[in-house]
Amino acid sequence: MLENIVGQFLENNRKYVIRPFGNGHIHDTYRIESTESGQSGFLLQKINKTVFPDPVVLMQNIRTTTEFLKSSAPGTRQLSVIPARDGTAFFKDSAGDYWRMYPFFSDLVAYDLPDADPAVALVQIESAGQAFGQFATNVRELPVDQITAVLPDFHRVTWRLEQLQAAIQTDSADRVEAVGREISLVKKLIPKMTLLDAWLDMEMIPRRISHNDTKFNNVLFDESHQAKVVIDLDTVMPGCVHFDYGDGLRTAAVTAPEDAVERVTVDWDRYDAFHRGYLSVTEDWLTPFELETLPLAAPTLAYIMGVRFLTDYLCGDVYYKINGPRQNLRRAQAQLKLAQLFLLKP
Ligand code: GN1
Ligand code: MG
Repeated sequence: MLENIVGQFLENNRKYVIRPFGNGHIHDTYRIESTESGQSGFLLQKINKTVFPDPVVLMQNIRTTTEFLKSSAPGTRQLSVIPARDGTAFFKDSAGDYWRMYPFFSDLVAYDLPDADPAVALVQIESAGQAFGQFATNVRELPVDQITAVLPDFHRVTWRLEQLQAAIQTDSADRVEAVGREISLVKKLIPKMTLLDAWLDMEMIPRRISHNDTKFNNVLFDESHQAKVVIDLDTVMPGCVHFDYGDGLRTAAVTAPEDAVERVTVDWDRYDAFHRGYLSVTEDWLTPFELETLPLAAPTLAYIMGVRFLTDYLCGDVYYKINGPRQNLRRAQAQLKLAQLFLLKP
């Protein structure tokens, strides 16, 4: 079955080794290697249609972005789409599932967390900040109306709160009673955590194309710990710089995985390293108000993730892949803890 899908993209007369790959929460991902040496590898993904109901528009966005990056950042390595043999950016199988292929960068690596050696970690984090800042710089001239909002209101706090409220009301998994503490914490933080929405509504913060999933593991590193390629362009949409700067900090300026509620804490040296990297390429063109309000980005993004994980927990774990029955709850607790810690920025 998977061999047939691969054959829609690559030459049929070769043999490939196909293995599940990566830690994404959304799609099914496989690494494809040719059995002949010296051949480049590929990444095959089955697009999650629950999350992305319109894969055609999703792939249009990705193609528009990758084509734009080729022209705005010539000579740099960028993600590209491997088209199916009929030239489309995806293959639709007989079950109605959509598949896509990317090159596999076999000389580069993604990490869920920065390196265990603190000095190496700082190098990686600053470089990741710079790579995400460079991404923002590279798509700056991409007109906002050329990209469709495939997941509308993705980082709109008030919308995420409405989703949570709906999940509380329905209580489909009968879990509301057990999460009273988390719900009160979410409510307590609302005034500060809805400021970004308000500034966007008032157009005090400019709408810009953003990546919207700048997790630390969405940038690939070379052997000398330099960030080389930003990956996972699924959520490239009109947004603002705070979303990317904030999500980068949420996942890079920390010391433990996304769900490690007991252990997770903010490391301010890491925070500063990411900030330095991001600002080194964006400071020239960010507005004074954007610069002034950046400190609210990390708490807001951690808060959004806390609200989203809590919502999914209450809905019975229907959105994110989980490795155990309470993982979404632990993720929610860890992210709400981070939101509070980020608000204490010295
Ligand atoms: C999902 O692609 P992946 O697994 O990195 C999610 C992001 C969340 C992230 C949390 C389309 O991203 O928004 O920040 O999980 N992507 C989507 O780890 O919902
Ligand atoms: Mg993703």
